[in-house]
Amino acid sequence: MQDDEATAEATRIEDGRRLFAGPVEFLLSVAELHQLPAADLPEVAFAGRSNVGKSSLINALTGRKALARASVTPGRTQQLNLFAVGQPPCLRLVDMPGYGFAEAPKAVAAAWRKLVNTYLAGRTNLKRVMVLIDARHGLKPNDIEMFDQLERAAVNYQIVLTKADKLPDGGSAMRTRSPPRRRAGPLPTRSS
Ligand SMILES: Nc1nc2c(ncn2[C@@H]2O[C@H](COP(=O)(O)OP(=O)(O)OP(=O)(O)O)[C@@H](O)[C@H]2O)c(=O)[nH]1
Ligand SMILES: [Mg+2]
Repeated sequence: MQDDEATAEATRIEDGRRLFAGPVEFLLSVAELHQLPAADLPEVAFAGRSNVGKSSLINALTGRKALARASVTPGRTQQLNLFAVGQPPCLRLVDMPGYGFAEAPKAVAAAWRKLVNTYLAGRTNLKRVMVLIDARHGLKPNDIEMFDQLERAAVNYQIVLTKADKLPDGGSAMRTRSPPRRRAGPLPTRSS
């Protein structure tokens, strides 16, 4: 039984590796929800404080240098940017504007917040949200707000620590710690 599970897990990992090594294309940027494509494919969104590394993670996952635009300047991603994975596409990745960017004009920050919040709460094909947390800074009040919001909307989410390489020990203490017992289930890659 355990062997079966291990084989199934290895197959899923290999399927995922192949999928992400294959075609991935920028689809469109969305400033208002009515511009979103039909909810006919599963979506995985990347959320987190401004500058935490959302766009960089999408580039790393897809093995591209500049698919999603990353920048040292916070507030780089200002719309929902959608990427289609696979040919024909079977999954979309959604790069979102970050929260907690103090320099953004109030009206702009409010518009981003509204866009992100309504997308997260109302998108029926949103299968999981990756919430990125800077390993050096830990959870901030607006991260907790994000978790609360996702839980209220019954959206599946997963925490991803970033910038562990900038910790004084280069993240080695984190890497050697045992993984948690409970793990998120596999992600669906096809619309059901
Ligand atoms: N050292 C290190 N730098 C990182 C890591 N992830 C991202 N960065 C850097 O952090 C900066 C911000 O990365 P982005 O990917 O643009 O961050 P973002 O969350 O998309 O930012 P916004 O779009 O402004 O919300 C860039 O200079 C990246 O190169 C990481 O794991 N380690
Ligand atoms: Mg970004």
